[in-house]
Amino acid sequence: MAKQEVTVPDIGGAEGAEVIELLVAVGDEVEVDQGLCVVESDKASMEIPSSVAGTVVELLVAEGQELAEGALVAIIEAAGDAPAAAPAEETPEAPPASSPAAETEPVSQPEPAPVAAAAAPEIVAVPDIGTDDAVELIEIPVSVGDTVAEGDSLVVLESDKASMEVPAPFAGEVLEIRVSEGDQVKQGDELLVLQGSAASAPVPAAVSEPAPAPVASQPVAAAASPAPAPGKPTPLTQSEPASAGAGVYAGPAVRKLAREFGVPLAEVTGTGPRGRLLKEDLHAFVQQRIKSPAAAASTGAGIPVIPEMDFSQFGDVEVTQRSKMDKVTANNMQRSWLNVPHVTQYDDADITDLEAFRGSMKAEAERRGVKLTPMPFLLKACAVALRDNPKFCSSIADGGESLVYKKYIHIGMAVDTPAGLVVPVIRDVDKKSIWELAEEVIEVAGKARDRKLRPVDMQGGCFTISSLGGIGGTGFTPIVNAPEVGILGVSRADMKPVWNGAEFEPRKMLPLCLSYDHRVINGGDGGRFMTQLVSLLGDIRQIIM
Ligand code: CAO
Repeated sequence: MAKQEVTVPDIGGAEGAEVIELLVAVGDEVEVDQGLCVVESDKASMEIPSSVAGTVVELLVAEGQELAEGALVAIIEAAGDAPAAAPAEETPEAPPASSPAAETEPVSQPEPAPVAAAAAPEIVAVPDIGTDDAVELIEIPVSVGDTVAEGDSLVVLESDKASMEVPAPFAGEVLEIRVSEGDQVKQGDELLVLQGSAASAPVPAAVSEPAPAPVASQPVAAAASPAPAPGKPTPLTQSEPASAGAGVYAGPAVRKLAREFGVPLAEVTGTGPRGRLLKEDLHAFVQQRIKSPAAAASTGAGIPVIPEMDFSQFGDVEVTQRSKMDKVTANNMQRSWLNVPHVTQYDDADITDLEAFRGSMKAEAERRGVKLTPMPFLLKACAVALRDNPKFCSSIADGGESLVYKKYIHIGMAVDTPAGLVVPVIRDVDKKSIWELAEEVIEVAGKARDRKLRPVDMQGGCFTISSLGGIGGTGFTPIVNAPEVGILGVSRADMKPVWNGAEFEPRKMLPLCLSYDHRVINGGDGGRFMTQLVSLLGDIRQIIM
């Protein structure tokens, strides 16, 4: 059995294409045209196909290696009965572009030719893409009127096996676009009309009007594009993926980014046309993996991710690093939001009398050196409601098989600090006096802002209060601090006209929002808890009953 060398075919003038994936290993059986490796130049990625059927006896390339046309890729021991394709050695001899015009027309030179006169419009046609079959045009990144630099991508073509960009053969302005996304195009088909800028346009050959002149313009595009050698087996015509990575729809820039991130392309879901992988898809994939692998596993990884966006395209931006606390809070919020079916119930408590009482205690508060805000009263009222509605003091256990009822009443109090949101826990609220609670609220809020809270100070809560009363607002939907099952949101109290049966009376009303885990708390439970809470705050004497 003869051994045959497979070398790098004409890859369209790209000087050094990098090997980005090996698709076979020594000992593998390969078919004619089967991809051996994927190489990527600045503008396109493509597979290097085997020119013979047989066994890979030597693989002479490695990932990351730069390859030029003619470089040895592999040695294949041809199968006895397999019809060998054209010898690989012929590949380098293939002309780099299909048209002899490339040799003669000045327009074929990728280097800008210095000319003083304004350049004539040129038609840019589909270059030699190594196949006579039509391929799909999947993207047109330019619009009429756009100014492009030489080498900028004008359109993106894609077959089953590869995608390639057709670059601008010279700098200029797009005068006309003659194709649409989704079109099937072949070599020589007109894509668009480009008006070269005087400084960088090629010498305007024989073409002075935007007349069909694929011969004149085609070699330009072909010379700058990594098109496979004409007449050779080409990746654009292969239909069977040779490996998991081989069937992925991704452009060169995305492949490069994926390699930098170490992301296996086959694991990323593409959201571009026909499932093409976009940079945003990679960003989203990496972000999700880094942030919440456990959450992804527990909630099902099918949650669609929000693609990253480059906001600087719309104006000035500044990027700052988030604090660790911020990121932990974000994860906790997301975990709770995804796991807990939330219901939020609203009501207003009439705290007119409570406020009058609180005001009457002002001198005493000063004497004690504490500030008496509504918070201690809220804590105390919640403690009574938790005692009487024990489900609010429970947590789901055994994967939902049982409920753990806590016999203690520890309540977390959300505190917004410059470093992020923290929830210190006030223990045994039911056993403490209003004065003790007032002191403790001030103490833990201070510790939170000074970053003096220990982990143990933030553990063991049964229920949470999040008060925005000092800030404002009329209502919000707090997120349950799982594994707790309830959270009370408190908004700013305000004077409201309340009907007393005979007339409207000005009363101080405190808006309350109770969110609960609907797996544990049903609407009746929620209603009873809230009604009792409103009643307790309406007549604070009840808390001693
Ligand atoms: N309605 C009207 N006024 C209210 C109020 C309410 N619901 N709640 C508090 N106030 C008043 C207070 O009486 C106080 O008024 P004075 O300055 O005139 O005495 C002022 O608003 C500020 O109160 P406070 O918010 O500082 O105090 P608090 O005990 O009610 O709250 C704590 C404690 C820790 C929530 C608070 O110190 C704090 O950090 N607030 C910032 C907001 C915050 O972090 N909320 C958590 C939300 S995160 O989801």
